[in-house]
Amino acid sequence: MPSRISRRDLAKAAACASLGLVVASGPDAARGQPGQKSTSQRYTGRDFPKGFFWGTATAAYQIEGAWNEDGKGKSIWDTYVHTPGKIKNGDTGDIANDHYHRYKEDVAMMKREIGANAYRFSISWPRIFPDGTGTPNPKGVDFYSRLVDELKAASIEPFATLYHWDLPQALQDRGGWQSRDIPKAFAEYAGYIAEKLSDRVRHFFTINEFRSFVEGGYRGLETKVGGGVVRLEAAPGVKLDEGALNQVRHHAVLGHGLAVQAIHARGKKGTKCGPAENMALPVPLIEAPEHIKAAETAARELNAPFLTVMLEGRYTDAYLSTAGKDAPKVQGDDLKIISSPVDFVGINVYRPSTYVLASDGAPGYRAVPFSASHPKMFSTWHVLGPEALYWGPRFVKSLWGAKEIFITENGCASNDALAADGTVDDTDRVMFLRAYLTQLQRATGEGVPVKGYFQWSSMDNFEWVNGYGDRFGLVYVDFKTQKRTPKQSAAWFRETARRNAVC
Ligand code: PNW
Repeated sequence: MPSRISRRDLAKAAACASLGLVVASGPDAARGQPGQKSTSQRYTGRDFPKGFFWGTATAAYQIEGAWNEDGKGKSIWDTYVHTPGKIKNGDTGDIANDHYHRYKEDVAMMKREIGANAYRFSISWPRIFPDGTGTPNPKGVDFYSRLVDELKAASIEPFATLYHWDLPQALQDRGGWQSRDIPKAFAEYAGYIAEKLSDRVRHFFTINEFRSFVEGGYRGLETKVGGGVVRLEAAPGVKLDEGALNQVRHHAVLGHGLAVQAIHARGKKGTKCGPAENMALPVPLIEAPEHIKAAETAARELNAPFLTVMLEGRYTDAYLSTAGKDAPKVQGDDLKIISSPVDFVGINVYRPSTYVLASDGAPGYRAVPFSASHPKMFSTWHVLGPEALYWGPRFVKSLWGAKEIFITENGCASNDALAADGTVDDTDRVMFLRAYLTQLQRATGEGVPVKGYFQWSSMDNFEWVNGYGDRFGLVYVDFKTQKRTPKQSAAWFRETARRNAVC
């Protein structure tokens, strides 16, 4: 018997459908739910803007291997991993994923198994300039040129990062980022790459995670998690006092600014660039206007030496007064160079740095620590907080008016096990990605201009001081045989990218 639908039901359905809600009512809808009067609700507003980039990200040192081939110079990571006791289990990136020799297979995998239409990779500076400056190594450039061709042939848009932490050792020997010469050398290298690749690469990221490589490499990065603090170190493993550290921070953003100018000057017309920063990301514990405002204020202050100075061209008053005599020594046009206009802002988002509530006294916000039982992912530092992927882009827009935003990294490590039948049931990673992307969709749905998302990472790789223990890939890698096996999350990602909607 056909069910009767009243006019009122039809009007209600039409109104809800326009809100992205489908409400069913009447006897058919109630079937299967005896005793319940009506209604099932289906949310359909999960889609992303047209033309959205769905990609994965990697970094040269973490996947390439071939550490001493084809004229490549040594990087600070080559030195660091060969120093006993620095890396878990004595692992090194000497071979890593052997991507240098297997890039064709890896690009095919990104297309076929992951369904990506974009890829963020990094360029190894010492492959291009073995001594940091001077004569470029043609074989180094040739590798990235071939990689880019392979990506273009697979309809995968290449996004290149110029500095993902592998400083040429020759430049470390000249003082590393403590020296003002390094920002200049970086700009020279960035301009050279723009000249060589911008006929095919339209987007460049200058520096990956200023905060991580500066704090990790020059003091040790402390991260608060429920019930404690986790310490992470990175190459070159130097320990500086506050004044010297502020100077390294200053040189890093100066290098970024000089590189932005060099890329715009020497790249083909329309070449775009911007930073890829893991911003400190305070999240309002309660989404009410006063707490949102407090979190936004905190975001500006907690990023003072990095994103804030790059996007505002000044250090905040609070940063300068806290630093006092340890404030960075700023010369001539430094601040103008540091804030050279960027075309987009990239942010790596893994976790909230803290939850925040409003507070009457200065500085206008109060950090709420993670509870001891706050849920965590596999990595020691990785507290769960999907809302970070909503508030991150939203604050980048509201604080600095970014016209384009990219999520340059997001993902998690899992304790992945390859079953005998060849499956990797990484349910935690699928849960993580779905929860975070739902929050990103909330942002794009409100008009925050996020243009693309890069999951970290295409495949398991060398996770810095944690060696091969923390697996972040959508594809499992057996590091003895180099066999790649897609995980369940690869299929999930492919379906999400295909639909252009969280699934
Ligand atoms: C990033 N934290 O590092 C890097 O860009 C990647 O090279 C790395 O493999 C990836 O994330 C996963 O770790 C981070 O403590 C290191 O919050 C530490 C943190 C976040 C990101």
